[in-house]
Amino acid sequence: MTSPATDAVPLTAVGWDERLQARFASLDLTDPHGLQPGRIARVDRGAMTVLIDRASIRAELSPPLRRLAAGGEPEAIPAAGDWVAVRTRPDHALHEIVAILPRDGAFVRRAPTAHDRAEGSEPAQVLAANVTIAFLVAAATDVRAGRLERAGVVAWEAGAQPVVVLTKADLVADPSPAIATAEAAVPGVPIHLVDSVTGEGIAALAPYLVGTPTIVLLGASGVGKSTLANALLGGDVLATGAVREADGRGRHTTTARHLVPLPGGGALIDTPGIRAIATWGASEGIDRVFEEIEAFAAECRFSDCAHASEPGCAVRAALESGEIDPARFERFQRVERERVYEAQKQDPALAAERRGKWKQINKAMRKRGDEKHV
Ligand SMILES: Nc1nc2c(ncn2[C@@H]2O[C@H](COP(=O)(O)OP(=O)(O)OP(=O)(O)O)[C@@H](O)[C@H]2O)c(=O)[nH]1
Ligand SMILES: [Mg+2]
Ligand SMILES: [Zn+2]
Repeated sequence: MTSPATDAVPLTAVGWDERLQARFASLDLTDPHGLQPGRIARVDRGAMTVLIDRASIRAELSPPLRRLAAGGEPEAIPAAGDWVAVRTRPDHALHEIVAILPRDGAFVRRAPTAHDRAEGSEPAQVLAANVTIAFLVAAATDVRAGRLERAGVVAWEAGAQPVVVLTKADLVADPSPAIATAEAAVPGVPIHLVDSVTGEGIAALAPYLVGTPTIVLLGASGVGKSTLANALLGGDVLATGAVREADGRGRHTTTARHLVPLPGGGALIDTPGIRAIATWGASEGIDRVFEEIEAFAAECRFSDCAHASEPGCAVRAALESGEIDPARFERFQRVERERVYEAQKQDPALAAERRGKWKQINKAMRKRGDEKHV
């Protein structure tokens, strides 16, 4: 739905700067035809849409990157928001992405199915990369604490500042219960109430648009992410739609993650509603979102207290006195179990092997460049 004109912006308008230029240079990729920096706007099955300076092009992964991505290496799996080195190939239908720059952070999801776990193979999915602000979008008519908690955890882990945006303000007589639920779910996170259709409340989001932020919109299908995106973009850039709940599953209007330049600088990444966000390896994020539980846990007699039946458990005491909400504690435990499971799986040998592979690729890239010089 994006017009070419929207995408034809200077790369600096979507956040390219000297820091990234230095990162690009340190890849030490040589090529007589020249490589240029770009930012992935969209990932489709075989090809990516990449914003380069003042243009938008289509590109595919180089064969070594493709092999790594197929092997499930998150660093090689391209995502909206990734900074890349592109080799332009006028003689090909698609240009070529030869490197993905190291990320500041990413929303990574590994397939959490029992089968994948048993197999030990977990095809990772990188949802978005290099995000600075995450709008946790929920409809004021139906705020789910569990969703906000998980979204908050992954936002912190991805290095993004979470901000709650409650849409459909026009459909609730009294927004205070919605706000109270959000406040309790992600303590300390700013909360905004908007009606994206009339634009009411949108102006209050202006401070987040200063500079060149990369903002991702997270939230269930139908909460109004794309409608909010259009309000921020100042036009009908993204498709929106009524959700059909007839089959109980709804229908996603947005089907792919998609980065679009913001008119005043920066970029917005719209996403399809993600059903259950898994929180992989998220420990700092858990501490921040469940701060009151962590505060009580610090008072437990044993530092490794599991808050089950240990003596001197401050969390149990707080649950009994009503200072901790039992439903929230249950969700905390679930997220915490996922984290522990992931942490145990972090195999140092695997990590070393992965680093080795990357060295090989970089070497292969340099050699390739040198050969062409001869
Ligand atoms: N009344 C009202 N309706 C809204 C508001 N925001 C969105 N809607 C409506 O909600 C429906 C879904 O909006 P979308 O923006 O497509 O929702 P989405 O989150 O992008 O959904 P997916 O792409 O499926 O993930 C549309 O009919 C919108 O017009 C709002 O603030 N107020
Ligand atoms: Mg959408
Ligand atoms: Zn305890």
